[in-house]
Amino acid sequence: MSQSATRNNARRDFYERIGGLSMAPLWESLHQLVPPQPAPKYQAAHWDYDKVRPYLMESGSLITAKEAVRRVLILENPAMQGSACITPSLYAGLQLILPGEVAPSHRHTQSALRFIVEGEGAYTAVDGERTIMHEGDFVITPTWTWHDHGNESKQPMVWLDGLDIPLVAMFNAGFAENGESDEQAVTAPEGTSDAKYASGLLPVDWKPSRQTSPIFNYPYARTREALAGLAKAGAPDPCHGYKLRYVNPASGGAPIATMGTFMQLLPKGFTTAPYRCTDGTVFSVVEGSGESVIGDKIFRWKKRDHFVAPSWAKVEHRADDEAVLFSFSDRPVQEKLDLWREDRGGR
Ligand code: 1HN
Repeated sequence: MSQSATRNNARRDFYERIGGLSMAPLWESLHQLVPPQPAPKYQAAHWDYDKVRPYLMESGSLITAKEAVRRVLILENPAMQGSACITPSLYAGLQLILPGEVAPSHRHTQSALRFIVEGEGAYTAVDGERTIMHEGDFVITPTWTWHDHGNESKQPMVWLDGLDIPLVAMFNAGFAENGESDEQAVTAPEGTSDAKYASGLLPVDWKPSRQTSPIFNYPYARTREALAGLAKAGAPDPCHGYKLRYVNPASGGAPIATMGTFMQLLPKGFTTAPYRCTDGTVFSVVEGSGESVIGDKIFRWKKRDHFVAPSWAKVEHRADDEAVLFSFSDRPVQEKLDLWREDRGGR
């Protein structure tokens, strides 16, 4: 036997013996454990709404919202089958609620965001207050808040759910409970939290008791107006076009502690400069059409499509006509942990 074969056999034998004691040699996995740069085990992916929608509607005839509790088709990363993850830290799904249905009240330590994709007039209730939702609205149900949804309109409603399920699972910090009735009691008139917290003012003696935003609906009408104003005011950022982040007005931080949310406008014909960052990001197309180069993939997208860009993949967006993209990621968590990085390619 050659010297190296003898040595390899001795090592393998050693690994087997220490394996019996639940130990393993670091030197066999060190480079994988601490890669020189992010090496994601998930991939870029795209969900074409024209292909997705018929299945969503079909799910509406298979099960009621009440029986399902939440009637959702999970957007699962194709490289993470069976995980219910769109990235290793985030969950995403498309939820359908039909006229007359109620998705019953519950609460959990996982935080959720809703981004309204189609329809208007359904409500979400959060801790006793309802808000009627419209396309493009961004609504939060923060950790451990009671929430139920109801559709008193005449049309189906579809929204994107984003949750921090994988993060909470990693910490084994998940708790959940069901409400006593399907619809929680309304304790504040609609518009209360908007009036109190969403006008650049706060009630004089109010002190925040948690990191999450006291505003729970960020309506698209205002977001769109802000983007339009921004586009009139100056030149676009080479990497982002015109991009804003949603904010908790009481802290300056993200509305949800675990998920950052963003809205960006790409002018007609605009191409963003190649950009990468460590937060894998889920996109929802709000207006317009275009394409995105993500690593070695190219996706053509239009209104209501969804796509995901992995950590550290180079991203370039091109807008055919004026386009608006909503996105969310775990960026606030990475920033809290001093981990977040970006590469603007020198721009
Ligand atoms: C949930 O509570 C909602 O409240 C949506 O609408 C999706 C996915 C997993 C666990 C809880 C909702 C969810 C969820």
